[in-house]
Amino acid sequence: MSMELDKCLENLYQGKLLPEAVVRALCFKLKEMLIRESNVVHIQTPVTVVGDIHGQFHDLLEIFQIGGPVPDTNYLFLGDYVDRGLYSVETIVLLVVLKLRYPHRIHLLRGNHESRQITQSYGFYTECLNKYGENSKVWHYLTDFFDYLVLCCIIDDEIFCVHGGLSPNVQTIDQIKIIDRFREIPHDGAMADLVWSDPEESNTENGNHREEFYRESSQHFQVSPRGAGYTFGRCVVEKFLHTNSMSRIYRAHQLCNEGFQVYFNGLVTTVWSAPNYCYRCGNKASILELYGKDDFYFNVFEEAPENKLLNENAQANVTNNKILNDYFDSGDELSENGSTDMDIFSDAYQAKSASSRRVEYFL
Ligand SMILES: [Mn+2]
Repeated sequence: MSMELDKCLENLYQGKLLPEAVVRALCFKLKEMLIRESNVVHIQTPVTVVGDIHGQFHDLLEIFQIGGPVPDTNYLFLGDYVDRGLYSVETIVLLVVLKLRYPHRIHLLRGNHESRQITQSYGFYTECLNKYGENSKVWHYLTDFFDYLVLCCIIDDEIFCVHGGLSPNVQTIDQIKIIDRFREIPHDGAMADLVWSDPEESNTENGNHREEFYRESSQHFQVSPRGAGYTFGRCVVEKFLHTNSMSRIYRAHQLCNEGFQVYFNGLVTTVWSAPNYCYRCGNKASILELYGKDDFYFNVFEEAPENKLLNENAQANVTNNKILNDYFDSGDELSENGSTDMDIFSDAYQAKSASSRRVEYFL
């Protein structure tokens, strides 16, 4: 198995796609592994925390360059592997194989985009069709596997990590542990809030009396402008951390121009790992290298040179997206869909892909 996985990795690192039957087998194997995991996994430092990737495959490779390769470096990914970027399939399949090959070196949390509903609107579904053909089941295999991803991680028994944030339905870690997570992300409730919520820093926080400060509605849970999850203030964070004997929260989910953003004097930090988001936002990205409780470093980086090429030479012929027809012998299902090397930079592809998307950078 590990030899087969190494062969998969070799090809994936070159940006090649694996055959449909192999993706199916990999997803099945990983579901078998993840079904035994708790909703909340416990890990130890040293670990490097990674935020949203959103299909920016070349930037993921850049992360392994600057942060060290798996298994030399331990990684915790905070979710949102797919949608938006042009290489969601390559990105998520590489992470799947790395998780199978080095299960204790890499941990993957679920983001709000690891969802059947969201991926049908923001690019991943269309990308699967374009790369594997209309009759392909690859999108089904991958979104079925998303249902098994864990929701939260606790580092060194005191750092809480989640894709989005807190929930009015969650006061304790034990309440997260009893969620039935093996399902599509619901529209509301604790599971939805964990992947959708955002911290919100009140601009009246300084100068107010303590009593007034805690009466501020912005300190508590408020309806989120995203239409799912909540915004939450310092008061909510302090209470959650105190109740659960935690010191701080790392989360992703929001674009940060500098690659990361610190809230509430460091009680909450956003890590964002998609530089020049959507190939046009111009933002930096970061990974958070955690060596111990108070020993960490934000490794800030800019987009991979390949992305600049995407922008400069959008009509370039794509040679690295051909499916490896003859590589694995189990290619019987491929013969139907094998020749799907449609130019993903063509106007036709872009129009088709964009037609179902709304422009909302923060989703
Ligand atoms: Mn998100």
